[in-house]
Amino acid sequence: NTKQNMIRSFDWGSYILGSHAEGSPVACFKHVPVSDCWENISIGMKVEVQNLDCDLTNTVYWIATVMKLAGYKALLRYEGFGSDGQKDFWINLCHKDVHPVGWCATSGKPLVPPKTIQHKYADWKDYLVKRLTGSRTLPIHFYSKVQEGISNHRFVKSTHVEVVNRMCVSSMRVATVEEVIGGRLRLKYDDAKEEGDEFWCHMRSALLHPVGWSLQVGHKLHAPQEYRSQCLSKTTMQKYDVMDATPDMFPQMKNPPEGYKFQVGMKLEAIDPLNLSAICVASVMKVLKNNYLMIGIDGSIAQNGSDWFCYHATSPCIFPVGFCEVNGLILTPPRETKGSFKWFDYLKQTRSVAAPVKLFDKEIPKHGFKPGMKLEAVDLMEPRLICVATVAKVVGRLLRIHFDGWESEYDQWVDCESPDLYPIGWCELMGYPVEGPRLKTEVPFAAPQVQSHAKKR
Ligand code: MLZ
Repeated sequence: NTKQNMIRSFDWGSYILGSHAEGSPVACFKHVPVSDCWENISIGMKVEVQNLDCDLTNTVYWIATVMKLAGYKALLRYEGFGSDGQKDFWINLCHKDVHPVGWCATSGKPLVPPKTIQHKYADWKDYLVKRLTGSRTLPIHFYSKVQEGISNHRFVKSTHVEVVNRMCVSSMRVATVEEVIGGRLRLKYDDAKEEGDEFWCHMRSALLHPVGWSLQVGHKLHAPQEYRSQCLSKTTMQKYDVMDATPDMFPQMKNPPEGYKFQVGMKLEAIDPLNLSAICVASVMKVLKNNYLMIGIDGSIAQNGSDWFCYHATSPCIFPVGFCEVNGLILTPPRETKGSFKWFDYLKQTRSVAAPVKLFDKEIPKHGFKPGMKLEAVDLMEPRLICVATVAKVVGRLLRIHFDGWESEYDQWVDCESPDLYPIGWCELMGYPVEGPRLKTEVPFAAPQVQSHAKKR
């Protein structure tokens, strides 16, 4: 019995109904299965599902209407209940037991009306024909599109990658894919000394790169000499090993505007990689090849650049001087700033220049996220966790993600195209646990953390 084996997990359905909130539509998340055909999914659409309101011993089906949508999840009402919601139930539309109308007829399955309303109509066939005329249903092969969306990538167990060192974000380490769940990779660092020296990130994460990337762009890398020498022939002669992640498996980076370049010392505003709830005063510390930059947060306590962080020149997480002010956001000034922070004075004091506005990518994709929408989001400070979250703010393409039940210090600024955001029901679809909201009565457990990435916890 699968029901008994299922771990008790967070119930999105009652949470959505109780909070009167909306879930971000699946179409907002370009990196998830069936995102591209979600425009065909809407309230009022009809599907065929198992009829659980019946005493028969064999499995029978009935038609149901989508009353509400929250990410992948739909609140369904069996046909014939009219305005009566007593038997409404939530279901994940990507589940294999949800079928388009017509499926029972073509596969010889019985359609039987629910027993609660059996008496309501004498001629159910006639009733159904009338109700179904002109109605919409799931796109054909919907379930196989879901499956295809889950598995159409080349990251498999044992793939070698280069990924940010979670203990020291200014360097990269070599890692091997241990597990792939919905495009999310569980990575084991190749030089791991202890059990559990792992990292989770999505295959489209900006923290992840192909074999040879670090040496190619000039990024600091912790790897044995043998690996380094192999990299050269790999990247120059394209002589990769079969299990190496290669550049063609990664998203193409944009080109920065022609003719201008970031220069060491230029000032800007950037999301603090070690405290994603803050946008800070920052500087270009190093210019790498292929338009990558090492950015440092001004006034940080870390020594010898251990907290410098690599951002691509077109990254949506770096902003021109004045961005926070223009958008009414709090800019975190360098530590030990006395009085209020003024960019004009600070630039003069530090004899530096602001990175010209024309260097920054200004494209704002049509994303559809709105404040108040619920979703599932990776806690990037503990990336194994996917949590119940709310869009707290939308600033152009930038989103402030709030984790339900947690203080705003835990909030995270992320780009609208971040692969670490998922629609409601994504975890359920992938069979991965979703962390429910922290309950107000729970005493937060502050276990000592070894992660420099999770400083404040
Ligand atoms: N170690 C942390 C986990 C916080 C997880 C929050 N996710 C939104 C703590 O217990 O404080």
